[in-house]
Amino acid sequence: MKKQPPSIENITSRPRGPRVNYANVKMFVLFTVILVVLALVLTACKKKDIAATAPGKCDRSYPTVCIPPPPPDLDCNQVKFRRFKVVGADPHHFDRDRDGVGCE
Ligand SMILES: [Ca+2]
Repeated sequence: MKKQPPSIENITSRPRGPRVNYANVKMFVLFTVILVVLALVLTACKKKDIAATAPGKCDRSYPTVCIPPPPPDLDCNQVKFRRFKVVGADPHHFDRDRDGVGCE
């Protein structure tokens, strides 16, 4: 039996694939990009905060501010903080009168 070529009716009535709404695809891609950028920014900010307060970066003798342990030995005119809490060893000697307040 000879194979017949498809008629024009058969060609036009074929089921098409799923219709894609490209506006929705664009919104999805845009939303995803925004989420990724936001996640990267938040991660970067959190890493910066951790670095500023990480042990070894901030001396425990000055718990309310972040001053690195010596060396170098710092003086009050070399730090931006005034009247901050001092506990323990005070390696920079910011609290010479030992009243618990540094750089008065
Ligand atoms: Ca003092």
